[in-house]
Amino acid sequence: MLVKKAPDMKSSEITDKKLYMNRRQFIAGSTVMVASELLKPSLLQESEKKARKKLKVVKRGEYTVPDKRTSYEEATSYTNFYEFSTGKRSVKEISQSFRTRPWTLSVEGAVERPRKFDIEELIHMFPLEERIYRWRCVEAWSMVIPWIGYPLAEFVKKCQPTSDAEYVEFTTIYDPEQMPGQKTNVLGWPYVEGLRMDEALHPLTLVGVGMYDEMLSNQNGAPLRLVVPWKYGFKSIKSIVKVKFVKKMPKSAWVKKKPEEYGFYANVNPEVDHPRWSQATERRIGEEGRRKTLMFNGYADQVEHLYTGMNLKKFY
Ligand SMILES: Nc1nc2c(c(=O)[nH]1)N[C@H]1C(S)=C(S)[C@@H](COP(=O)(O)O)O[C@H]1N2
Ligand SMILES: [Mo]
Repeated sequence: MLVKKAPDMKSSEITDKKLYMNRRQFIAGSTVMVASELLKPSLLQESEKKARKKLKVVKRGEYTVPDKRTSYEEATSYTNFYEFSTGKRSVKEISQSFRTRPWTLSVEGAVERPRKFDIEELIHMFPLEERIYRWRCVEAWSMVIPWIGYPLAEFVKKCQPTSDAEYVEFTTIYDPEQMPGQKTNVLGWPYVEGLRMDEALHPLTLVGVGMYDEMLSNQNGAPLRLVVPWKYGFKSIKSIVKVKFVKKMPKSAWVKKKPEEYGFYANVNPEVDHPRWSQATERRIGEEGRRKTLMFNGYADQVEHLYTGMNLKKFY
């Protein structure tokens, strides 16, 4: 059959745009193509819609900042989650089929009584608040995200830590069959992070269960993650299955991997450069140009007292 081509039409307009893009990616031989072939854009939209569940928030948290929010689309498409991929724009597709039920969180270590919690109980354990937080990655980009959760302090109290508990260690699920990144050695698995007890008890620190009126998406750390707004993003560990109260400072995955680049404290600090780039400015996703990075990501009034007397250049 002969298809007549209108003289002023470009070939890219005739070819369905998605097909055209896929073909381009195929030609480029990129690994992104593999994921997009497994889950075609139309399918992705459907599974995404099904997965998106509204969350009822009871209050607007007092720590909310007035900054313009990052769009839902960007905050759920540009994500760091190495268990799925090191490509920030690949994580979303690759994580769509990740199973977040059944899910149990175990509480271990220096507590009166080790125990396990089911995720449904955890999500509604305390009144859910929405808090709009500034969010800063160590890679010098930032966002403003309306998180939904409750203070970690409430949960810590419920766990009844003993006097031996000086730090809290968090561990992400280990499941290489579901998380292809765990078959690589970009990091030692499972992902581990930690907070000093006073940081864990600080009212800014949240147990995150949702964002933008919805349950957390897989790519943002479903079903349960940490949200610590004055620290670089890597401290806010995703998809947590274990909370352990310990006496000694936990060895976090990033500190183990590259101690000269990533410290335990990881407080946002414009004066301490990352060895490979400056931390003085940041690119706010969705904005033109760069803006100055603020000490403790703008939360100095709330948190600087936690670090009085500490040399923050040494304890980065
Ligand atoms: N388990 C796990 N948690 C993680 C990461 C990760 O790779 N694995 N990436 C961290 C980094 S570097 C950042 S910046 C934030 C990103 O959170 P977001 O993608 O929801 O914005 O998650 C953090 N939590
Ligand atoms: Mo990050």
